[in-house]
Amino acid sequence: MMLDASTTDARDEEARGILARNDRGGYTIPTAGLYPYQWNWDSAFAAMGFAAFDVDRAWTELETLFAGQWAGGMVPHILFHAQDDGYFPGPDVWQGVGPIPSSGISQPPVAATMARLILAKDPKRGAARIAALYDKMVGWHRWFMDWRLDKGAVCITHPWEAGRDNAPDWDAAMAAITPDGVGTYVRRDTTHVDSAMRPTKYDYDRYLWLVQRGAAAGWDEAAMLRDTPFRVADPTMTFILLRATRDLEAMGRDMGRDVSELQSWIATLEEGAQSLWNPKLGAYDSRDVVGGTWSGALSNASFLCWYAGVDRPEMAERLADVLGMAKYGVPSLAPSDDRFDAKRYWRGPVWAIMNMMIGLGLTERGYGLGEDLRVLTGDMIAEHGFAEYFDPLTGAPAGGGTFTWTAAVWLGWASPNAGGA
Ligand code: 9WN
Repeated sequence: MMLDASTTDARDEEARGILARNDRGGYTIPTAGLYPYQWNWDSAFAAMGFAAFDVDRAWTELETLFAGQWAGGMVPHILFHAQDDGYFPGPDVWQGVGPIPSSGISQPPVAATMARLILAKDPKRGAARIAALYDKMVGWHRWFMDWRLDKGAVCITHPWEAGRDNAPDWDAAMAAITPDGVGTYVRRDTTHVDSAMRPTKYDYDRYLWLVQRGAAAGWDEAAMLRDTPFRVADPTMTFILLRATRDLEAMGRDMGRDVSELQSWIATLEEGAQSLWNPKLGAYDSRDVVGGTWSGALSNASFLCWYAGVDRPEMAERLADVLGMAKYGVPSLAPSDDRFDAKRYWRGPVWAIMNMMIGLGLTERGYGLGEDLRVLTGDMIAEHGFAEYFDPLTGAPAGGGTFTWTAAVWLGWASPNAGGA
């Protein structure tokens, strides 16, 4: 569909308004009510969105995120800048040990990639900002390399870490957990959003059990690694860290830094990506390191390969299959999978951020499908608004509304005025 200029301009205006409304002064919340804190990858995407109209504000978003970095290099998945009882679990449950109250796990490191896009908008203005952030970013990537590798692939230690909370990728690892002693608790998410669109109580019991285990260990990675109950090698983390390290290496080279360590990480992660190839699925997949099983899930994370600079002809075939079944881009799970649920979060819906990363990767590798994905993501947002995620079959909006990262993807990539990120 060709969006007319007035629809496009109105959506641009609306998207800028969403970023402004979700701005809490130096950082942006994903959406009021449901997510009242600063989330890691949401913030990095928000920075890209701000860069479409305010490059200084874009850098500030990343700087605020890195102000929460822990001594060991980890950048938490949530920073609790100001207490808000509308979200559970909060800082009292997490007991993070960094400079700002926080969670104790990380999230996919898109920050360096977004920083490079922002830098390209105004290299002169960005020079000092990236110079100050660069070592912090390297420190974060080093933390992943030191603590989270299995055969060169990056592992998660909690489903929330991948950002794909209830994906079937973790089903086997979650089933191996008996959440004894988790206690009673009151969820807040289902007071904001229909429970059919959210993870189940079975999931939440295990999410909390893992949080309690980490908090009891003082979030000491070495201690948590002993007898770890949950460790899954994940394509989201592996492809995103690989991509971000390439971007960091390119920025480091331009600044005259020694990038040999980054180059060795790139080589390791490239090998790690191949360790995620599931021959039976004919696609990249998640590998349960503890249980030793594949998830067998063709997810939107499988298709982040091109974004990471990793190509494989079978993946283009898989993508054609999936796009033949879903009208609005790459669903979080292939509709042919028995576990597919069009409305439930990371078990079916389409997410604009994932469409964007997949689309960018495809375009960079010369696949025309990248531009198709950009146009249909734009159509989906123009038609159905700035939802958290969307039904892949009908485009119906789902989850939270007036969502920061959907607005950011529109401004930075999907809007016909964006000119690509
Ligand atoms: C837990 C904020 C975050 C995203 C995640 C998404 C969801 C949180 C939750 O919301 O997760 O981190 O409480 O459901 O799955 O990707 O960063 O938008």
